[in-house]
Amino acid sequence: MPSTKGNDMTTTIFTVTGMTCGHCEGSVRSEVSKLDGVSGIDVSAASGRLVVTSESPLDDSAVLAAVDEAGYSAARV
Ligand SMILES: [Cu+2]
Repeated sequence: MPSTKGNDMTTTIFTVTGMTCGHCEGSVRSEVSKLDGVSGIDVSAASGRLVVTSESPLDDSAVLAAVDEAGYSAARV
């Protein structure tokens, strides 16, 4: 499931649709940051990309649910 592994960190990439500006990015970041084990979030409205770095492999469905909670929809890349 994890796409890449470096050190003990796992990076998981998602595509998010519906984001249009920095506020959208902030909403997604805020929800995803609540997930256990998440250590880094890189989100861009311009590219529609969400990159989550975590200490252990993430439960994709938890990330999808968090993005949904923020008001957008995500898909695992
Ligand atoms: Cu926005």
